[in-house]
Amino acid sequence: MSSAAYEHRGNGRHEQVTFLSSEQKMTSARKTSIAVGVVVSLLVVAAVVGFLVWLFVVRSKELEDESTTQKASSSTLVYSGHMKLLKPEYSPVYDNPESAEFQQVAKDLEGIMNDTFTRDPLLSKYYTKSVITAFSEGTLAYHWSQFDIPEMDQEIVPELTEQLVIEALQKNIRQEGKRFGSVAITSSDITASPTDPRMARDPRSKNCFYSLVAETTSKEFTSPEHPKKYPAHSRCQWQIRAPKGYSIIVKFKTFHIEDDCANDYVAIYDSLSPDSTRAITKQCGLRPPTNPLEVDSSGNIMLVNLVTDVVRKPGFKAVYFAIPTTTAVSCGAHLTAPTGNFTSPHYPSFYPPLVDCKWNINVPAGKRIKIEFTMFRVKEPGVDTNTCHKDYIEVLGKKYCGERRRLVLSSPANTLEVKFHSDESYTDKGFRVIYTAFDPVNPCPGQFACTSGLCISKQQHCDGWNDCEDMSDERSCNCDEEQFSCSNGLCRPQLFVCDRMNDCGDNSDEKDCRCGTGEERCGDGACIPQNFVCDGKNDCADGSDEVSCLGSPGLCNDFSFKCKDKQCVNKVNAECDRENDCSDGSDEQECNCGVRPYKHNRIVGGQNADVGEWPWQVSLHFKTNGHTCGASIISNKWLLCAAHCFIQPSADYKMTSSWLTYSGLRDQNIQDGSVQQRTLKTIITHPSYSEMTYDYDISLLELSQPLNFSNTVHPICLPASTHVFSAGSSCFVTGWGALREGGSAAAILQKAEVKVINDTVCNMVTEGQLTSRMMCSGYLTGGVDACQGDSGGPLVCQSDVGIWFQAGIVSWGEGCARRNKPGVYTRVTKLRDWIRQITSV
Ligand code: 4AZ
Repeated sequence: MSSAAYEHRGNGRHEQVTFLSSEQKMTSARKTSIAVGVVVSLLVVAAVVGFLVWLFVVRSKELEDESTTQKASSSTLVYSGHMKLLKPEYSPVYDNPESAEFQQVAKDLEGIMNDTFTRDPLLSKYYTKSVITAFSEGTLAYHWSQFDIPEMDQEIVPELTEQLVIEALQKNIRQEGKRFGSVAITSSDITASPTDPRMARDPRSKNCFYSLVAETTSKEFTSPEHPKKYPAHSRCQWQIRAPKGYSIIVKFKTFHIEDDCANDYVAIYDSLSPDSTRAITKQCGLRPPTNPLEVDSSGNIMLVNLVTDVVRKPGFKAVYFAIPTTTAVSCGAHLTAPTGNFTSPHYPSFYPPLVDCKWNINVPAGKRIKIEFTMFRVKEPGVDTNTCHKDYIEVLGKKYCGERRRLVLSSPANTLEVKFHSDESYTDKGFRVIYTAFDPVNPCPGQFACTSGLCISKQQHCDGWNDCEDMSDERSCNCDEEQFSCSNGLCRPQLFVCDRMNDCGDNSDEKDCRCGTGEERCGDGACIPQNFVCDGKNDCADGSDEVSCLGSPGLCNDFSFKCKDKQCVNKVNAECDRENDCSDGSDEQECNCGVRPYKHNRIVGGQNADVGEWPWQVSLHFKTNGHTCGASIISNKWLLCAAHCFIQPSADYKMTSSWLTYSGLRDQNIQDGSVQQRTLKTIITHPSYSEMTYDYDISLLELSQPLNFSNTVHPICLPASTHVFSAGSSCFVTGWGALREGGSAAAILQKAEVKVINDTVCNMVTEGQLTSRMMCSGYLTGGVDACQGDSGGPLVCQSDVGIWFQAGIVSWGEGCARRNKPGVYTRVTKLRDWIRQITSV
């Protein structure tokens, strides 16, 4: 902007100079008047330039600052809601904010609101304005009012409640009677609730404001400039109306909003006001096609808002249409088949607000009913899942809400009633239920019956693994001699005793583990003299005596994080933790990794990975054999893999031409546009790799062509060599390897949650085969593990701030998922410097 202003000044000067030099015969009076003219012109030009500079540079900065300080000090309060009009009667002419009818009634109502708030002793001090934004059947008028509280009066903010606003309006209407100009109001149906001022819009301003009419055929609307990025500071609103007796469905086909809902968001209301008591949902981030946002209204109105700040993203494309309300909210059934399923209305779209459903299941006398929720998301902000006072599912007198991985319930009789209630605000994906009738004498023929009603295989009973999910398969077991008997009846491997992890759940495996006086306990339970802690030497086998030595800032030991400028930070996992620890900022550089561009539901069902859930995962195909090994993306040119994928009896495995790499792949049978195939330029295996012991099982693969990072292709973060992945923490291993030992490979990328296993324990169970370049992860009780074909793939762990780091590379193990035979992984931290040396990553 400022460059345009300078150009203008330059042109002005140029014109004047040319004019002077071309005049030869001038009188002095003429000269004087010309000189005056020049000075005046220059002054005018300077004034214009000054004004433009002020307008575009200074003022825009001021406005920006004003808006941020306003946000920071929350000095603007907006209350939004509706009021019921007795007069005029609603007619579609009021849908159009340009119509004379809209403008007249809006003006009268705004007059009433002005009158109310300017008369109120407290509100009048801060009142700025009121705006009528819409009308709907009823007749309901939608409004908002703004109150600006100066910095010095901030303590008054808690007193300016919605109640105060509503009562002021009610009182004024009662005092003045019901009639005001063209309108008559009742004081009984007035609502107001706090609203983000960024959603307070005036439809008459027409600036990114739209009135849409939903019909039975679907139509489309998009964020401004979609699919290009939406403008900074967008404030957009779509009022959607459907014919009487219809509900509105909005399905977002694409959705990409900045992933910080405080700055950018889409907020949807079951109202024409951004009234928080009628909020359907507020969303941000990038949604994968597998997790679309689809919402419905309870009646024939809906309001969609887009609010953005300076970070610009492509926004959304949505379709909208109307369906009869009776269809939209119809739910519930009488079910008599011995097995079946049902879902919340519109599943997997969001259920509508204000529905009540009832499913009555009736099976033959003598049988009982088991219901299993395979999806359960009935979540509202600020709801205690013990009371579930808003949306809930009710079974046998108990209310359930929130988000659950799995829920299994059984009936005490041959009938069961399942109720579902959604209130007027916030909706969610809902639920899916499978029900089955069972014989109470033999509920799980040939299987073990969990207390919950779930049936599991007999081998899973007393295997130390919580298969029933309510622990009922692990209680009252006779522990064998390799196991510790927990006080609560569980059996745990003896090796878990005194390892500082609460493996029993009641801490009984960690009781009576004290070290002597003057001693400290290591993470693995061993005792060391107290003065060995933070002495710069690794006295505990797991290094736990040196990891948190804050007492020696700047002092370097083997466990310090080293900044680029060689400064040391004695803090556990200082890199990419969103805190500046190094004065040169190097601990927070190169952190554009370990995040998933796509936003997933926290619980994605089953073991199948979702699209883009593990964007660093690569599939390596060997010749015509298809998938052979996994790998991970560490930069656009380099992949990390295991050495043993390439050191094989046949020399072909060493040749780059034998391999093809696939990034962004989920299903081995679907290679769509999101998959990036690359050939290899170089294969570098670690020079110390041992075919005998699998020590140094690591390789680096250079791609012939760089990858283009996308929603499904993104690098993993490499941990600093001092990064600690503590025993007991949860990590994920992913791959297309065999689904069980000796079994066939998976077509869809699999994920498994595994725990980091204490090194001493792991060295014992692997009979001393563990080197310092190896680590174990899995469960000593077996059951979950990497397997053949997962080799080379990543073991990743999420940091406290949500960034994923690669802790290991799938290397070896005795079989798969066997008891006391956890998966062994290449320890990435130990080889971090070698990786940097070769790749500069
Ligand atoms: C393999 O053969 C393999 N259970 C990978 C991991 C494990 C076992 C075998 C760990 O690629």
